Amino acid sequence: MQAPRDEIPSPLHLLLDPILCDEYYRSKIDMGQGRGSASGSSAIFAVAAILLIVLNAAEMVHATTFTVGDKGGWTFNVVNWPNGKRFKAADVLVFNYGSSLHNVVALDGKSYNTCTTPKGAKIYTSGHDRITLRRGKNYFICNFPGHCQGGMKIAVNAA
Ligand SMILES: [Cu+2]
Repeated sequence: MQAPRDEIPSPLHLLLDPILCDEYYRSKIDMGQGRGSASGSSAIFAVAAILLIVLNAAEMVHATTFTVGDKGGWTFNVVNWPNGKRFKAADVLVFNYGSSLHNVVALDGKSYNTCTTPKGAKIYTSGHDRITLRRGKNYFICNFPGHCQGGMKIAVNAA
């Protein structure tokens, strides 16, 4: 499958066909500074722009899903579970727990530190909650009496 030399392939075509792409730019280099170099460089910019879009899409697809507490799930003494992990915005935390035993409250840092539930805090109760991280600090506690004090709390910093 060889494209005729005088036909300029579309940037998308070049992106999808590395051999064609290589062949195309080789022919441009052979032409040197002469005719065709302007359209060649604009094609390179078009390919670069498309690559950026594709890589951005790949970045979104690569959001990571974390199970809080791993196999133990969302329970007491899970407070150190985030240590050593790298989180980023749009990553998802999965909280697995018995819905009659625990819950998940998303709150601010001060409320987190004092284990108090602020008015209007978002409370999750399904037992299998998927929460998407926002950039910056994300705080969660269980607000059943004594549970937060028992280390049922996590602070996650999302880059
Ligand atoms: Cu609890």
